[in-house]
Amino acid sequence: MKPLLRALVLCLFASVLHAAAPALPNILLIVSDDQGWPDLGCIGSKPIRTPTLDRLAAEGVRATSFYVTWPACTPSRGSILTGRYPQRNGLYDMVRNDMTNYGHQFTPDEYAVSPEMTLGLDVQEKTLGNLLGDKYERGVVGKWDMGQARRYLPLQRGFDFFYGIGNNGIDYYTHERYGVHSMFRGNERTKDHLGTYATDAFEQEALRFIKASTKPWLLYLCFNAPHSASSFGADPKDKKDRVGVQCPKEYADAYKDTIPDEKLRRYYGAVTRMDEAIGRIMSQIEAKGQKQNTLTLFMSDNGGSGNGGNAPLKGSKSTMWEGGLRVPFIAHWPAQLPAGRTTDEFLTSLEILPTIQTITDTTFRSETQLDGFDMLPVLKGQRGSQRKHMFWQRRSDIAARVGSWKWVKSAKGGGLFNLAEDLGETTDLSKQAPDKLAELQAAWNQWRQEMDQTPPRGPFRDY
Ligand SMILES: [Ca+2]
Repeated sequence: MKPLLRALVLCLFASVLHAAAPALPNILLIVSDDQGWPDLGCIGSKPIRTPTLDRLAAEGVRATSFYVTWPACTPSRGSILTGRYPQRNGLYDMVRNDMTNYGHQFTPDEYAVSPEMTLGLDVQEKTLGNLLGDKYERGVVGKWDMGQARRYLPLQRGFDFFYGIGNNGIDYYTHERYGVHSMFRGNERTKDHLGTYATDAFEQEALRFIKASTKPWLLYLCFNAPHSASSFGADPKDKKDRVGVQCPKEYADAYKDTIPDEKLRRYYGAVTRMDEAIGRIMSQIEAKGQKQNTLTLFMSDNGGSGNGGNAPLKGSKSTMWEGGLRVPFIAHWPAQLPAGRTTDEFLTSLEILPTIQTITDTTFRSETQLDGFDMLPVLKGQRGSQRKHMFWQRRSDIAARVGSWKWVKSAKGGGLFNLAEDLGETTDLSKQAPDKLAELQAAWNQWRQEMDQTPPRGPFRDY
């Protein structure tokens, strides 16, 4: 073949190949903080207003049996980022300075060697950011909560951009946690946006990140809303004297007619303000012509902490009941997912990383054991969920779900429940179904053995 003709053929072949390869989707992974399972407007059980999230659910898929791996912030988020059980990735308890709960004020020198600075996600663990690598621009905006020492921060964990808080809570306006300034840009603490309501600051940084992107992007957007602020009232030693959830006054006032309790109005207002920020971010994605091919996932990191309750679920954040572990979840991807679908298939946050792995055609190191699977076919309604069981442990509290059966053993109670008939975990069937109880206990023990046999990870395990 003559050189010119050969070049033409090659050129034609390359353009056919290019046309055949689907464009990589953008990925917006939104995590809210302590938002209860019923706390979406579209569920209809509360007067809470979330028009953006309702629209995403109407245009996408809402999952109603979606679980996190731990009933509070840090370990739940570690699983989202690694696709692994907390007991496998090593981050199976909170990274925080508990002494602050008793009114202790850390000096800078004390804080520097405290758990909030010295603990974090084991540096051997690989994150979503590592998975996508240079194929993507990878940003983190909001609550990181995987450790604040430089080695734990997003720029060292596979991400290109970080604006947010390193620890697990702040005052929404001063951006302080118990007197320590906690907002970062990259690896350094920053006072950019000081005095700005945190949700507003996160919205602005998310908009800027998406606008500036020049290739497919992943944004891990973690609002601290609607978590209670890390601010004391007049007496720092009074555990009951906490500021609670903060939000701009007009957002709380908008609930005056329906919510008599002022603290609860602030919780609702914080959710509505977050919903509005998500709306503006979705508008920017649309303006960039990326609405069709952006996968947006929305979830809460754990169950509601008690603001208005989690009915019909039992319990709340920190417990092994459904109210602690089952969270709201929405998936939106106009190019791939059906509109207005609701699924009760058994799914968890462990499925997020494997799903992203599949749709971005990326792979982890072969020795990395993942605990979930690609859930896209389940969300599309093409098949039932591969998940047959799920296990939890928070210190001496444990739980297992196998099929529709759930076993709980915890300081706050326990029993065997059939969720298919008893979502509220009201009727203990241990005596009526001893074989089922033994089956779940054996499954939990087997899981625990598997966790013990995995390559050890810090920061808590003695190895
Ligand atoms: Ca949380």
